[in-house]
Amino acid sequence: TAEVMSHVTAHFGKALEECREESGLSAEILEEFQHFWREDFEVVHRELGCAIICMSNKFSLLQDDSRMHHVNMHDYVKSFPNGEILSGKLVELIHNCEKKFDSMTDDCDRVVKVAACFKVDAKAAGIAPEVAMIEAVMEKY
Ligand code: BOM
Repeated sequence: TAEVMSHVTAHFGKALEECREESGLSAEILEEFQHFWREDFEVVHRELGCAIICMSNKFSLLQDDSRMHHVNMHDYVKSFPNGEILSGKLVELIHNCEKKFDSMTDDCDRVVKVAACFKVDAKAAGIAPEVAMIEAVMEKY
């Protein structure tokens, strides 16, 4: 659900500052990670893909090939309040998006495409959070 996704985003987003330098993601492109879900934020920059890889690695959410680690992602999402009602769906949506871009060899370019696909599909599935929902839970993490 969108409520659970707001918790996951708030927690995941805390890793952005640690990843800014190495990813080259400027504040002009994305100031705060929760803006990822804004209607008018376009998920297109290669640096965002690099940042998502770096952030995911902080929580061991990727395999060595920079694809999702299914078990670790499932367990990560499950660790949030009511996480078990989102974990299966989130893993399914991300994996479906990974399959669409599997032929892309540049990891950062591929991951930003996967993230853009995930944003569209999560909205369609009704599990995308509003930015205000994320801001309401930011202080918990
Ligand atoms: O193949 C690469 C897998 C990368 C998975 C991450 C895609 C989604 C990242 C952007 C949105 C994040 C929102 C919440 C945290 C989900 C882990």
